[in-house]
Amino acid sequence: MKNRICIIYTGGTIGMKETPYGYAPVPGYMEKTLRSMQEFKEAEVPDYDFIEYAPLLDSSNITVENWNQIGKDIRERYCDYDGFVVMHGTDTMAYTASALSFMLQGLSKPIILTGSQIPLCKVRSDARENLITSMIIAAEYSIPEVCIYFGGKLIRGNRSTKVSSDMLIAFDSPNYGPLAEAGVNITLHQKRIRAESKELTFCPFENNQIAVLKIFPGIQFEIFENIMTDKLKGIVIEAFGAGNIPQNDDSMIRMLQKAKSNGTYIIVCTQCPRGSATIGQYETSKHLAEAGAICGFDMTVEAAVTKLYYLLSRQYEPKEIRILMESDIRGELSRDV
Ligand code: ASN
Repeated sequence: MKNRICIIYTGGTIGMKETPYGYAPVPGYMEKTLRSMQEFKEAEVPDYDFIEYAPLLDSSNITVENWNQIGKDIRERYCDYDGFVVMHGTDTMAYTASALSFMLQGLSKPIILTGSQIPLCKVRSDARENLITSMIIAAEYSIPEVCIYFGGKLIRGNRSTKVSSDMLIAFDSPNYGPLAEAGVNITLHQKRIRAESKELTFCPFENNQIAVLKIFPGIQFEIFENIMTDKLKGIVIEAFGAGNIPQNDDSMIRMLQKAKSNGTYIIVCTQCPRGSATIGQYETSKHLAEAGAICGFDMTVEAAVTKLYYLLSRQYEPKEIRILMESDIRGELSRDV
């Protein structure tokens, strides 16, 4: 008997059609088209059930509630399938993949997110290859991880980032090699793949207040002092290089001290696509250290944000949150780079 997967279609360019207002998703169109295409009936392509969300989303509109819905749908059907494919818009796919990797702990089968840059209805669409290869990997391969398959590469979800708004290789995993590559053959990089677990647990996210602050030369920290209320649970700072910020602004110290006294977690990531933040390497990270900032090492901002949502949603003590934030819990960071 053929393996069977579940496709969860959340929206994205992949299933969009031209409308007078630009590309928009059309309910019912995707499943009807797939069921009518000969290639999806071939022996190598697994059998599938198809779930379509209503409304279908441009992924720019994705919310924490939508992430919880995807996680819950996978959790409820987990034992019925060999793997899952989540069809998703590319704009926030790296965030959703990271979120699902934290929400779903202890996987024993693949959860693969995919989509396309050009809609399936267009002649040069990249949808067909992305979808068929995702379906085959989800059905046949033992990869117990949340991944993105796109443009010939299977990458770990919580290491991924969107790197192009218009090229067909739209994603990269700058600090971790691909889990598999699909050329003439599908080649697994077994050593990079996480070990299988026995028991799945699902932790939906609470919608806590989180901020991301990208540092730039000339930044007037004063503007951001007002966001430092006790409602703000965490802030991810995209710092320069190895985790540095400008020192010549008193309001920066006030802002960081406010965060500290409110109990807001400060996470420091680097704005460099590759490499790691290391608080303490330069004097320009001194104020971050004094405010008790947490080092994000080589985590993507997508991983740092969704990991914060996750840890804040569990009933952890602040000390545990700090330790876990700096630890590798789903393959999302390396400390020894
Ligand atoms: N705006 C689209 C989305 O993220 C982009 C895409 O899917 N290529 O839903």
